[in-house]
Amino acid sequence: MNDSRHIETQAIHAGRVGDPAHGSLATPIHQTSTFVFDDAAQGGARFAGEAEGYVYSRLGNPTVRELEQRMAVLEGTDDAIAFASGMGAISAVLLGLLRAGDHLVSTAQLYGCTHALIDEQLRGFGIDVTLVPEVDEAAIEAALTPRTRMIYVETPVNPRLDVLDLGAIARMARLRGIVTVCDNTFMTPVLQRPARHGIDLVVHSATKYLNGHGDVIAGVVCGDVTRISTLRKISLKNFGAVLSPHDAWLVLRGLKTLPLRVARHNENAARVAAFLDAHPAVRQAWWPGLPGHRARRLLGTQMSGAGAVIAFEPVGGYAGAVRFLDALALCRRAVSLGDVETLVQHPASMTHSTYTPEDRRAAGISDAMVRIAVGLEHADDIIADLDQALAPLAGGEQAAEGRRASGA
Ligand code: 4LM
Repeated sequence: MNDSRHIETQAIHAGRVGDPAHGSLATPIHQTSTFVFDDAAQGGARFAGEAEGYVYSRLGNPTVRELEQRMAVLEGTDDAIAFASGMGAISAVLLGLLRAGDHLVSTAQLYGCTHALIDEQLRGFGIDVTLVPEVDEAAIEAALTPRTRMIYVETPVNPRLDVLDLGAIARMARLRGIVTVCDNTFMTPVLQRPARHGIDLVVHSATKYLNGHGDVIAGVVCGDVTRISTLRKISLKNFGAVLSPHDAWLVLRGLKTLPLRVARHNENAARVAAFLDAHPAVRQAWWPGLPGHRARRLLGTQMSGAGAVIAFEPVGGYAGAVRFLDALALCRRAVSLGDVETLVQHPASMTHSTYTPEDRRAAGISDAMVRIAVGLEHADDIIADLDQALAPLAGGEQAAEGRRASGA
């Protein structure tokens, strides 16, 4: 949808459906399952798509429509469609657009439930799947076959923040008539707009930064009118993962502060990443803004910021990770990301526990890895909490070093 205003303005005003009847400033919540027809002919015409107007909230609702229109503007696509969850959006795309005999290419590292949906359900439906071990454009291109219908990627990928060059992926797909899908949950349109790089469909877990306050499960797909209309007629209508008007309203409210929140999330994450990277009890930290991270090549071009999710391995392996998690006092032990609260979780036993241990290892997700979704508390307070939770591990490491040095 065409809107040349700045993203701060779009996040507040774009796609407004409004309230002509009363002029309320806030978007009304159209909490209704169905819509009344003036007469039978009008109802029939709406069902036939020959007249404008709502029919039934599984097929469309004015509050939900405002969210869809705002997201289309934010992502720079023609249209968008909302779903009851990020997985609702992702399954709508995969099951709505792929058929038995089609080939899908994606990466071995993905959000756990997306990986399970692709690796288990899609294969079960006769869709051929290649999950390339490396998060790498060349590996994706090498996996394409004449039957490849879709390339599905996350960048940065959950949980280790490896990145992909979206322009390169769009180019290899366009040449071959392949549809491209990018999960933009970790970046949001504030930091990355995949459609600008030629990606066809942009999916979101709106549960995360778009809503931002940890009180909604929602999903969105942004793309061209034809594919979004297919998703509405097939995936939304027949699979039925419909977003409630109230939840759409909460996401609309969250969106108004998205650019502000993302900026502060990023500032906080930069400080936390630098702290972790330098900490003696941290073996390795992954954050797209850290020196040496592969994402640095895309910062300032594809990505205007590094995001606020950080992965790291404390010393002491799995036991060290558990000890660290259990010692947290301010940061919350919880999955999810993009909320005002800092959320810390253990991918191997939580978000990526759906993987087999072998698949996890192959995807580079170790048992020691911890993931932090940096929130909006003061960075000093977040760091103080991480520091006190890491301190016993650092002590243990120093003691072990001491023992090694003394030959004990
Ligand atoms: C998590 N993630 O990582 P719903 N796409 C990405 C995600 O990270 C997620 C979804 C889709 C986490 C949830 C527990 C990149 C979810 C799925 O949860 O269905 O809205 O989104 O902590």
